[in-house]
Amino acid sequence: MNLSSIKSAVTISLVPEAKGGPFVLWDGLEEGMKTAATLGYDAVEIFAPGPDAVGVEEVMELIERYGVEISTLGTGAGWVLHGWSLTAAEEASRRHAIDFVKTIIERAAAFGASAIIGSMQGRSGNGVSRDQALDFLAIALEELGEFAQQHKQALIYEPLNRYETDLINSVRDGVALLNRMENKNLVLLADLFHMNIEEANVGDALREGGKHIGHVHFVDSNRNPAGCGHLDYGPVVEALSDIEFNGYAAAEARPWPTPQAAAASTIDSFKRLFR
Ligand code: LER
Ligand code: MN
Repeated sequence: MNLSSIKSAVTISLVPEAKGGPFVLWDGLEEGMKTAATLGYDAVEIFAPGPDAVGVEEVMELIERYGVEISTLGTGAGWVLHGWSLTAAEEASRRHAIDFVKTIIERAAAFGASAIIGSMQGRSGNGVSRDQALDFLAIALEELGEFAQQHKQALIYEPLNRYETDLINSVRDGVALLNRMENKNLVLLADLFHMNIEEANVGDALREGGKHIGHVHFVDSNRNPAGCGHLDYGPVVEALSDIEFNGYAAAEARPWPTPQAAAASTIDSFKRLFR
């Protein structure tokens, strides 16, 4: 098994309004990158309120100072702070959502990082049927996939569990969505928390995702740090090895019991499983 090309990352939230969400570090960018470096993480995944919170010069300087990369930028603040979604009933909301995601894609690309579409995908409702929402989603992802391609980065799309969206809940449905898209620049995010709820077999689902799996949210069954729940990581590791996954396993977990302890226990699990 060759797992040595899998890289580690830990989430930093710069959005106080997302308190209670599954992000590990909360004390600002510099503190977060310092903690990540001290613990031996390769990178950080940043949940930012917008592109201005991750200024190019400032972040480049921190990358240099701490020797930690930026793996990914989340886009969910468009939903959390503004209520925009790629599948909203109002055209203006959908447009705002697309434009917001573009600003994040562009900023991420400056760091050699990709953007993630998770909660910005929205769900049906408000007069929008599921079929209509799936069409809105596909239209938005075509435009955003193309935009990311112009910036030489893949765009990461994340299936979510049924309590967060009724659009795409499983890896299989994610692959089907990607296959019906003209733009081939999208990859899937395998979030082990969502997969533990939705998949019949997490290892088989990862294998079915195969080359489409571009990023992993490395977390346990209860959304606590990896190793603090009841997820069986043996089949996960085996499947990631089989598909020759070489992206990031990013700790998107609750800061349990504390942010520092969550970051430390995740990297311990990462090393135990992948090194
Ligand atoms: C939401 O549940 C999630 O997993 C995030 O990665 C999406 O923003
Ligand atoms: Mn996730």
